[in-house]
This record gives sequence, C-alpha cells and structure tokens, in this order.
Amino acid sequence: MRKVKFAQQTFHDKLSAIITQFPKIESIHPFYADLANVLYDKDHFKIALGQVSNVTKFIDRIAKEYVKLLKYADSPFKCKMLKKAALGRMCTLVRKLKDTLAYLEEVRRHLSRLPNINVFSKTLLLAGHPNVGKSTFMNVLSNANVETANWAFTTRSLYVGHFDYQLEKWQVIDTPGILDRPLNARNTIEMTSIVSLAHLPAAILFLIDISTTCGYTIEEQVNLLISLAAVLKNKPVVVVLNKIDICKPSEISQEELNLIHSLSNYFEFLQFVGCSTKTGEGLDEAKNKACEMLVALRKRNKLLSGKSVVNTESSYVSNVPTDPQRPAYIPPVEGTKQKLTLDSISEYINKQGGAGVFSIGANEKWLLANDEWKNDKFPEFFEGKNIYDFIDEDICAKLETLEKEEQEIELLWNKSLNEPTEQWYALKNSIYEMRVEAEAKRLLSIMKRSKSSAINSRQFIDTSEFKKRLEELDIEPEDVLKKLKTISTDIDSDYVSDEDDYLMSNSDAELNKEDINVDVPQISNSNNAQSLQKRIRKFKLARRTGAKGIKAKLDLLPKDRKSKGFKNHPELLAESEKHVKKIQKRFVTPSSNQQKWQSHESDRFIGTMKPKHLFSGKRSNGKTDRR
Ligand SMILES: Nc1nc2c(ncn2[C@@H]2O[C@H](COP(=O)(O)OP(=O)(O)OP(=O)(O)O)[C@@H](O)[C@H]2O)c(=O)[nH]1
Ligand SMILES: [Mg+2]
Repeated sequence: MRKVKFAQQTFHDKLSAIITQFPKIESIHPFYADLANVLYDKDHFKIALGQVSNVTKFIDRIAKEYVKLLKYADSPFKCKMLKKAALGRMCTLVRKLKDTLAYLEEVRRHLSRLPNINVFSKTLLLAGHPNVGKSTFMNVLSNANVETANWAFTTRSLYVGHFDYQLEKWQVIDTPGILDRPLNARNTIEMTSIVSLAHLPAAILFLIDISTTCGYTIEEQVNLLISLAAVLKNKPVVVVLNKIDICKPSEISQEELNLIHSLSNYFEFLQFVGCSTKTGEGLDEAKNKACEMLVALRKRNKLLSGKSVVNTESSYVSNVPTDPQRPAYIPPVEGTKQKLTLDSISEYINKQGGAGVFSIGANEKWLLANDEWKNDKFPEFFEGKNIYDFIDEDICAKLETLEKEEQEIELLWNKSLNEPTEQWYALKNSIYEMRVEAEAKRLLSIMKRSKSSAINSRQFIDTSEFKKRLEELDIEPEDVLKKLKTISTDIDSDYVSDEDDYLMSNSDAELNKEDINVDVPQISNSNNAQSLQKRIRKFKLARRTGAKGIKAKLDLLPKDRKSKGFKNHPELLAESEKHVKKIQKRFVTPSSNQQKWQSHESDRFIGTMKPKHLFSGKRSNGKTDRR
C-alpha cells in the first residue's frame, strides 16, 4: 500500500510541476502568446498539457482504487499482486505520455533560448526582405553579434541588442526576413517577424536594398511594406534605403523613386533615410529619426489619453529659459495703520542688525493695547507642559465667582463657630445621656456583683469615689439615679425585691410561667397546686445545689396528667401533652452543641477507613453493591 501511494505521489508531483511551470498562454503578453502560437502551435501545446493533466488524474484514481483493494486483501500474495497491477497501470499511462513529454521538453528548451524582449521598453525593430542588411545594421547599431551572410534567411529568429539614446537604454530587435506573399503561405520564421511587428510598440526601420543585390526588386520590397501597412498602423516607420555605397539614390529610376514616395500615402508617420551599413553613412541619422518619432508619438498618445507628460522622456531637456526673470512679489498689506513699503522694511531690518541677525516676525502686525507687548517673549512649554493647554479665556470671570463662593463659605463658617446651633445642643444632650446611661449601667453591674439586696443605689452614688468620678465627668448624680431606675425596670423589675427570681435564669422563668399557666386554672383549689409549688421550689433548690437540669425539669411535670385535673378537658389535656413532648424533645435529645460523649458511649462513630478506589471512579464490571 505504501509503495502504491509513494508511486502515485511521485507521479503526481512531477506531472503537476510540468503543468504549473509552463506559462499560461491566456495570462501572458499578447506578443509572447502569439509568438508561442507561431512557434509551437497553441492547440498542440494545450493538448499536450491537457494530456499530462489527465494522466495525473488517472494515476490518482488508480492509486485510490488499489489502496482500497489492498486494505481488504486477505493474503500477502494478493497484496503483492495488487501492488504489481497498480504500479503497472501507472507506468503504462506514463509510457503512453512519452511523445507528449518529449514535445513539451522541446518547447521548454526552445522557450529558454528565446531572447529576453522587454515589451514595454523603447524599441527599434528592423524589418525587410531577406539579405537586405538588417543584421549588419543591428551589429553596427548595438553591441549584438548577429550572424550575417550573403544569402537569404541567415537570421531565423529574433535577436535583441541594446544602445543608448539621450541617456536612456533602448533595445533594437533584428527579425528574420519577410517575403511578399499571403499570410497563410508564410512560414514560421516569417511569422515570427510579423508577430513582433504587430505586437511590439516600436519604431520600425524598414530596410530597402536599393542596389537589389539581395535578389529582390525595389517594387517587390515596396509592395511588401504596403502589404504590412495594416499591421504597422499608428507606428512610426523609417524607410532606410540601404546599400547606398553600391547604388546612390540618384541612380534609381524615376518610376522606382515614385514608388518609394508613394509609401507616404499608406503610413501616417513615415520618413526616408539613405544609409549604408557597410560604411556607416546615414546610420545615425536613421536611428535618431526613428527614436525621435517614437518619443514624439508616445508623448502625443499620452496627451491624448489625458495623462501628464511631466517627468516623461526628454522633458528634462525641455524649455527651461536660460535667464528667467523672477521679480519679488510683495502682497498688499491691509488693515495696518502705516503701509509698509519694501524700503521701509529693509531700513528697519538694517537698523535692527541686518538680515540674518534680525527678521520681521508676524508679531509686528499684532494689534495690542500696548505696542511694547508685541516683542514680549513667552515660552511655549513650561515645566514640560504645553502652555496653550492652560490658557483659558474665561479665567478672570471664573476666578471672580470662585472668590465670591469662598467668601460666602468663610462667612458661614465663622457664624457657625461663634453661635452653636440647635443641632449642636441636641448632640451635646444625646452625648450626655449616653454617658449617664453608661454610668447607670456600670452602677447596676456593681450592684449585681455585690449580691446584696439591702444595698441601694443611693449608697453607691454617695460614696466619695463615685462622687469624684461623676464630678470629673461633669454628670449629675441625680441623673444617674433616674436612669438607673428606668434601666432596672426595663431589665428586671423584681431584681432587688425577689431573691428567687433573681436567681432564676430567663429560660427557667419562662418554663415555670408556662407550666403555671397550664396548671393553675384547674388546680388552683386542690392539693396539686401545692405539690406544683413544691416541685418548683425543689427544682430551684436543685439548680442552686448543682443537680442535673434535665432531671429537675422532668420532675416538674405531673406524673399522671390524665387522672389529675385533665380528665374532663380533652383540649387542655392535648395541650399539656404537647408541652410535655416539647420539653422531652428539648432535653432528652442531645443538642448539636452538646459533646458527643455526653449522648452515649455507644453513639460514638468511627468511620471505616476504606480505600478511595472503592468509593469513586467508574466501575468496570458489575454494580457497586457487590463490594
Ligand atoms: N555593399 C554593401 N553590402 C551590404 C551592406 N549591408 C549589408 N551588406 C551585405 O549584405 C549581405 C546580407 O547582409 P545581412 O545583414 O545578413 O542581411 P539580412 O537582412 O540580415 O539577411 P537575413 O538575415 O537573411 O534576413 C551581407 O553579405 C552584407 O555584407 C551595405 O550597406 N553595403
Ligand atoms: Mg540577418
């Protein structure tokens, strides 16, 4: 399976690289697209690439199918057979692609040999019949070294050379010779020339051999140019009458001259130059004319298209006057009292120290209340802060209002300090009350601690120590006494009088009251009343002597309520039972804050220290209750 996949991946990578690395005819410049079409036949080229793409897809599909089969193969032998079949099919497909790949390789090599023509740079294009001296012209003009020979079609493809004109680099392209025949009869070599003539935005140097040593008559050569008129539309054409060293233009017959002059009817931009590539005569003139025409045409086209021609070719050589007159412009000064003239300003500057030492700033025109302020210097930044941020136009008004507010507040403050308000008095009184209450409470606690009913509050207050203390605190003893009375009535009215009640806790007192409330209506005139009183006393005694509280409280309850007093009153009976249950619940059940050992020894709980895994996590098998 691995081998099949590897083979598929390798084939896929290689074939996709071929497809992606070839230029896409639709996306390249029309010159190159047409050139590729002429040289390699666009359809053929596309079909070849399509075949490669199809084979890639087939190989992918074969690999996918066989991998699936290999997955479910039941024996190694079968696997081996399947692998063999898959690789065999892939190789067969690639073998069938042999011719296509060979063609594509040829194309690739040819493409790599093509000259590097920049379709956007300024170009001169040499065209004409074979053997007219195009390659010789090119060799003289540029640094190229193109083969020249005295027979037709010495040059079979495009050649590029470079030369400088007006500090710019131009390219010159030598094309193969063209014959005057219909387009479909032309061969690939001729078509290369036609394509470059049609697509390159260049100036055309059409060479005519006036000596006819090339083997073609002047008429044939003129007719060729006329036949190319449609292709060369809107292009500058320079007709170079070559080989003037052999045959002078004056030696040409009038008919032939007329024929040559008639060319101007077919072309918009046409010029004639006589030249000899052998001697070099007229060569520069031909070159310069072609270049000038192309530059002029480009400028014209740019102007027509609405683009600016500034900073374009040769604009830097253009009409800058040698001695420009640039008089100084003094703007009219308005709104000033005194009109400043150029002389007065220069005089003033000279007075102040001259140019470079003094310059008139904008502050000269400021309209200030005092003229001296004009030259006042103030820093823009002060202590790292921009002064402008702190400039406030309404600052004076704001300051005034703030000052007024401050004065008002000050007046109020003085007034409140001198004359205490009602609130102040109320506060003072409440503080005094609080102090009196604190003293009264203190006194009460001392009295409680003394445990003597005979001692009264007056005795305490009249002691020297207390008197002194109250004097220091500026408290009237009478006030403390009054407060003491109110506090004692609030907390425990029978505090001083009844010793028993004092000794009873609040909860006990409640309990007794409940019991008494329940029992008293029925047992007021019987012996039970006396027994209850007895039990209460017993309970109090028990508390005082330190007996257990629960037992004592249980003793308070009547032993047989159904037979004693509640027999004929089911409602009271039910109520009393409710009370009994309540009390039992409260005292028999150990409360939450009671210590554990107090409930019972047997109630002690010691948790079994089982391992954690028996309590938590997923059970792999069965239920938890088996453990
Ligand atoms: N006397 C003379 N001979 C020239 C002149 N220019 C070119 N020749 C000769 O003409 C012959 C052809 O020149 P080429 O430059 O190869 O012509 P071509 O136009 O490039 O020819 P193809 O490449 O075949 O299209 C050569 O033998 C040159 O020596 C010239 O100005 N005077
Ligand atoms: Mg040539």
